[in-house]
Amino acid sequence: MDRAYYLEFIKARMGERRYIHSVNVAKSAVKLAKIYNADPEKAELAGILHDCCKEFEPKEMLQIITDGGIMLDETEKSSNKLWHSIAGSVYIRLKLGIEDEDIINAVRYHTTGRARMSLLEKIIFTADFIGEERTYDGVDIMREKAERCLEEAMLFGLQFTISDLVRRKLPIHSGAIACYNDILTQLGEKEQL
Ligand code: DGI
Ligand code: FE
Ligand code: FE
Repeated sequence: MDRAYYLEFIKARMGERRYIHSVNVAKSAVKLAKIYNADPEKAELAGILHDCCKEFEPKEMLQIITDGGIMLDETEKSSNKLWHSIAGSVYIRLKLGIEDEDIINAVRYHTTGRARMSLLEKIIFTADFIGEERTYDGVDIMREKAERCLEEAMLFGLQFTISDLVRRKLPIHSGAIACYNDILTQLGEKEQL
């Protein structure tokens, strides 16, 4: 992987804070990949790129999504915070020629999650919560869980995100609910072993 090239690519497209966040997510993703036996190179690349479109104008994100042949559902149409991950998954394919479906999906589903996430998707979803620069209440618990059990960490993250959305009367994406339910099932199955 040409790390320097991808870092330059994102640096040209975002401010300093988001760049630092992206580098930190990539670092956390590599750490998690090593713990859970995923490919650290793919984890690093997906981490670097996961927010590559975050600072684009909404119009530009919508254009990229259209270029990628993706139709937004009603929740996605009404929540522009959900556009950067979908646009990002198209952008890395069209602009960087990334063809690895797992990396593309890790970027696409990093904000909401979805049912039956791959190991790499889970790693990026979780790494986004535990980058060095994150300071929210509970970040230490999240970091500790992330290193012990990815699904426990995801459940904790989803509880946090979904509760916050409910409190703010914002729509909850179907992928987030599907992810939450699926993680509960996976944890239940683990317990029975
Ligand atoms: O891009 P980051 O800031 O690193 O983090 P992110 O991609 O997880 O985006 C977080 C934002 O996405 C936050 O403002 C809440 C919003 N979000 C996450 N899940 C949902 C959501 N917004 C809606 N409306 N519905 C969701 O299910
Ligand atoms: Fe994001
Ligand atoms: Fe992020």
